[in-house]
Amino acid sequence: MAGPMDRVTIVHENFRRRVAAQDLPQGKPAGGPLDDVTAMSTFRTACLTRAMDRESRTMQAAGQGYYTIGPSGHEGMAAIAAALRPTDPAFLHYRDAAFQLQRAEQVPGQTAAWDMMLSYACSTEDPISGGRHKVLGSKALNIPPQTSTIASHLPKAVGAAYSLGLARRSPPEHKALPDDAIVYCSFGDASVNHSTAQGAFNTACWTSYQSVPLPLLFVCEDNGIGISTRTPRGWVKASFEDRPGLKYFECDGLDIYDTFRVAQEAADYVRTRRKPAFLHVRTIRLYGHAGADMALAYLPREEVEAEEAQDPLLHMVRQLNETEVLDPAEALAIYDRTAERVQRIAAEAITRPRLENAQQVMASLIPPHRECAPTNGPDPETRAEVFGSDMKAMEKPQPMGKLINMALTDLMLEHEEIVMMGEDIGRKGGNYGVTQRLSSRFGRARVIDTLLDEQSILGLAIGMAQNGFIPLPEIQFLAYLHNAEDQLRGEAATLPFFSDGQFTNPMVVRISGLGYQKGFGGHFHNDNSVAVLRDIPGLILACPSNGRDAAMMLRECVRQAREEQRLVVFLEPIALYPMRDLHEDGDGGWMTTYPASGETISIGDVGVHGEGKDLAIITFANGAYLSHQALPILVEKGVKARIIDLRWLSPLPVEGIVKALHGCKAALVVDETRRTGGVAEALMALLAENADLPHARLTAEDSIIPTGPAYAATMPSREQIVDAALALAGSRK
Ligand SMILES: Cc1ncc(C[n+]2csc(CCOP(=O)(O)OP(=O)(O)O)c2C)c(N)n1
Ligand SMILES: [Mg+2]
Repeated sequence: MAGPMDRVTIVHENFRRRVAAQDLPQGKPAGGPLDDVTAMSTFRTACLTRAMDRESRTMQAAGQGYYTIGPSGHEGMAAIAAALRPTDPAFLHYRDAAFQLQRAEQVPGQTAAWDMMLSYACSTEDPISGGRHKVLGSKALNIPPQTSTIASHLPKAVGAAYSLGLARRSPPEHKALPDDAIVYCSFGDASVNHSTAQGAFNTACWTSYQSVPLPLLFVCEDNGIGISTRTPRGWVKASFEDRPGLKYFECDGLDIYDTFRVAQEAADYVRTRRKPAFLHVRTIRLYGHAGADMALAYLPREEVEAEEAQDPLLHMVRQLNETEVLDPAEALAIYDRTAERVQRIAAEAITRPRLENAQQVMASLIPPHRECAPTNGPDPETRAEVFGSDMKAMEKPQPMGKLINMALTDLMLEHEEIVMMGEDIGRKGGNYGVTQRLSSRFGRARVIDTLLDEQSILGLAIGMAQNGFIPLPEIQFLAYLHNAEDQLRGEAATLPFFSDGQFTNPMVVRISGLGYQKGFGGHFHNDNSVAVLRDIPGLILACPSNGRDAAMMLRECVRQAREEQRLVVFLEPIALYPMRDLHEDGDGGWMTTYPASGETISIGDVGVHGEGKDLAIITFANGAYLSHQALPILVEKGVKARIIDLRWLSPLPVEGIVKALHGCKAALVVDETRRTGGVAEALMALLAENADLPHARLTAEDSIIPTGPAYAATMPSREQIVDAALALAGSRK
C-alpha cells in the first residue's frame, strides 16, 4: 500500500512532469485586480509553502520534525493574505502556512521560512512558541498562535472584532489593533459544524443584526472533507448563504485571480461596513489529513488522483502563463530552486537547540509583567457622584454581594479599560444584584448584557483582552462554566504558553458558585466542584468567604490581570452573598465594612482567625462561615481552634498555610467540594508533605446537590465540623 510519503512524491513528480510537458489543468481564464507583481509573489509563496510541507514530512520521517498537518492544496490562501493588511489580526486555520508566508512579504525584515522551519524543528529559537509546538503565529505579523482544537478560536475572533468598535471610542492603554483593522478567522469545512463555531457565527449574526459594528471576516477553507468524513456536497453554501447579518462570498481557491478579487471585495465590505462576512473558499487537500493519515485507506484511488490532478500550483502555472507573468519553464525553475533553498534551511534548523527540561518548557506558563501607567483613582467628587447613596452605605457593615458591587464600582472608576460581560449583568444587575447599577453608572458598552452563550462570553473576553481591555466576564452559575470551559482551559490559559509570552489575554472571570443555597436550585445553581479550574496551569483561582476579603481580593485579582497579565477566576460563594448573621438572627456577624481604597490582600495571603493551638481548621468560603459558627461550641468543649481561610484555591498558598499552622497541634481540613477531586485532596497531600502534625478531612460527599430540604445534606455541616474537630483535637488534650 502506498504510504503518505509516496503521495507527497507523486504530487511532486506530477507537478514537475506536467509543467515540463505544459500539460496544465483546465480552468477559468485569469483576470481581475491581481497585479503581476503580487501574482508572482503569490506563486513564489505557494512554491515555498509546498516545499516547506514536503520538507516537514522528510524531517518527521528522520525523527527531526514532530507533527505534520499540511497546507498542501490550500496554497491559494496566499492570495487572501495579499488582499488584507498585515495589521489585520489573523486567527488562522492550521493549514494556513501560505497565508502567513505571504503576509510576511508585506512586512519588511521578515524571515518567515526560517522562523517556520524552527517551529517544525521544535527549536527554542522558534520565534513564536519557543519550540513548544508546531504552530502558525507571529507577533510581527499579528497572527496569534492557535491550538489544534478545531473551532475553538472562533469565539475570540468575534471578541477581537467587537473590541475594535469600543477601542475606537475608548482606547485602552495597551490597545494592540488599529482602528481600521478587520479581524480574519479561518477554519475548515468540517469545523463549521462544531457547536463552538456555530455559537460564534450566531453571536456574530446576533451582533450585526442589531447594527453593532463587528468587522470580522470568517473564511471557510472547504476541501470537502474532515479527516475521513465527507462534508455533504453543497452543505457549507446552503448553511451560510442566507444567514441574517452575515454576507456570503465564495471563490475558487485554486484560482488565485478569483480568490484575490473576491477576498478584496469581502475585506472591503467588512472594513467599510463594519459588518461580518463569510468567505467560502474551495480548496483541495493533498497528502491526506496529517502525518500518518493515508487517504487511500478511506477514499477510492480515483478520487485521490482526481484531486491531485487539480493541484493548485499547476493552476497557478497555467494562469501566470496566460497573463504572461511567467512561463512554465521559469515556474519550474522557481519551484526547484525554492525546494533546494528549503532543504538548506531545514538542514540548518534541525541543528538549533531544542527544549530540554521542565523549567524551559514551563517558562511561558506565566505571562510577563507589563508596565502600566499609574492610576490614582477617581477624584473624590466623581467618586461620590457615581456611588451616590452608596457612599453612606459604605460606612456601615454590609453583606458580601454589596461589597463586591462597591469594589467593582471602584475598579471600573479607576480603570477605564475594564469591561464586564455576562448574562443579565446589566439592566437586571445580575441574578443576585451583585452588578446592580453598574450599567447605569458606566454605560451599556462597559457592562454588556450578552446573549445566552458561555463560550461567546469567554470568547468575547479573550478577544477584548488581546486588544488591551481588561475583561471581567461573568458566568452566571458554576454549573454553566462547563459547556465553555475549553475557552479558559484550552484557549486563554495556553495563549502565553504557545506564544512564549508574546500574546496574552489577561482577565478576571467572575463565577457565582458553590452550594448551601437554602431553598434554591439544586445542582444547577449549587455546583460544588472546582476540579476543572484547579489543574489549569497558570490560572489563579480566588475564593473569598466574606465581603471585606472579597473586595480586597478582587482588587488584587484585577492588578494581577492588568499588570501581570494573568488569567484569574474569582469564585463567589452564592450562599454568602446575602449572609448577614453568624450565630443568631440579627447579630450581623457575617457583615463587614468596605475596605479603604488601596487595601488589598495579596496572592498567597491566607486569613487567620483566632489563636487557638489545639486545632487549625483549614477551610474556605462556606466552610469558613460554618467553621466560625463551630468555634464557640468547640471552646465550650474545651478545644481552642483557629481558622485558616485559604482565600486562594490555586495555586494553593503553601507557605501561608504552613506559617499559619505554627504552634498548632492538629489540622482539620473542611472542604465543601467533593471528596474526589476536591480541594481537600491537595490539602491532605500538602499537610503530609509540609507539616508534621495529625490531620484529617471533612469533605462533601461524591454527590450531586439535590434541591429541597436535603439541599445541604451532602456537604459539611456545623455539627460535623464540631464532631470532626473533637475527634481530632479533643482526644489529644
Ligand atoms: C474539538 C476537536 N475535535 C476533534 C478534533 C480532531 N480533528 C482534527 S482536524 C479534524 C477535521 C477538521 O476538518 P476540517 O474542518 O474540514 O479541516 P481540514 O483538516 O479539512 O482542513 C478533526 C476531527 C479536533 N482537533 N478538535
Ligand atoms: Mg476539510
